Amino acid sequence: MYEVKQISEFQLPAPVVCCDPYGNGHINDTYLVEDARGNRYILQRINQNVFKDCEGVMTNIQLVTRHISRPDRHNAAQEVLTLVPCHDGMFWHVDGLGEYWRLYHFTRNSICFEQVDSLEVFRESGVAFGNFINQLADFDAAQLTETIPDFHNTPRRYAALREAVAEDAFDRAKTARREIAFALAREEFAATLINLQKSGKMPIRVTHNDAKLNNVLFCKDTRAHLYVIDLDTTMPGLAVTDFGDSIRFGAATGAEDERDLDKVNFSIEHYRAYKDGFLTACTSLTPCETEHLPHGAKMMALECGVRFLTDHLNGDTYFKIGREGHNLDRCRTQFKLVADMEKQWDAMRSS
Ligand code: ADP
Ligand code: GN1
Ligand code: MG
Repeated sequence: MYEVKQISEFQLPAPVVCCDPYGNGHINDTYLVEDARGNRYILQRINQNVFKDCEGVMTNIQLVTRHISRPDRHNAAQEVLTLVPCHDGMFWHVDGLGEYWRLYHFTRNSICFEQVDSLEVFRESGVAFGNFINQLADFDAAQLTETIPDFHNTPRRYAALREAVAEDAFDRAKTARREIAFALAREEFAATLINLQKSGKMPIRVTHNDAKLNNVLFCKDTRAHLYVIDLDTTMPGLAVTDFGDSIRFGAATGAEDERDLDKVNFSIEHYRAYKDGFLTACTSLTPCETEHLPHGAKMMALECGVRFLTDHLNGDTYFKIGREGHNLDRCRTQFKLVADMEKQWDAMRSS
């Protein structure tokens, strides 16, 4: 058992008997905690390299979970991500080193899928994220802090890539010539969504901004979705980028870091299944948003690839890596998906 003494700051009904690292997230440190009565919790240390305003993150999560748990917007039997308070009544603890900690109730008999194992599960994750956007459609996005400024501002991500290439601090640009050229050839497309938003054609909403299959909890028995987790980036954003993030992750036939690119293809069947689930639940999309769902998918694969590539060039300071070249491998899968989507563009648009 790990000795995470910060756990004693939270209001628990019984002493802790177990605390171990948990999950596969790229950003925060997550532990599964169990107390002597068998209650389970998820303890997390927020990554301050990524989140500069941890109080803003925690305040957003409190506001959003409070809004979606209101009795008029979800049925009482449905669970919602729930924070455990500290002894002082706050929902986070800052330790002596200035690290931020929080604790969630763990939902038993739940499962998170790291990869899509059936069309039905993927469709169901579309229902979960569509529902999440719908539940927050009447929540004033201006109340929320932008926890990572310009998070899905793809042109800004390109600017960071250009800087990393120019600097080439780790002499890695030579290992990624093809990927750099692939990204730069699509720079014009990168401004599509931000231009629609700036011209007022596409609305800003409260969105999840990390809308991936592995951020949805499912019931182990029925495989129905329970609720959406990982709300650190829930803030003002575009519905089509939430849609797109899910597609780039779940409509791929291989893992995000698969090295054999022959195994990584874009599946139009998965695209259709997800779109069906998403639109069933998210009934508030405008025609402009619906028209640009394919753009959201291609944008997120491209942007994510650009981010992985930039981190590779910068010496892997943002995404946790498990092996040398991990971020370049991740970049390659994303660009493979972009290329595949371009080939199937007409089918995506008419789906
Ligand atoms: P990260 O930002 O590192 O991805 P997450 O908040 O997504 O962290 O949590 C990591 C993993 O912990 C999830 O993939 C899921 O398996 C598990 N998890 C998180 N919250 C809960 C919860 N409330 N109940 C059960 N499991 C959870
Ligand atoms: C990060 O922590 P995780 O794995 O849910 C990242 C996302 C990326 C994703 C790529 C705050 O999410 O934006 O799409 O990795 N989160 C942040 O897998 O940068
Ligand atoms: Mg996560």
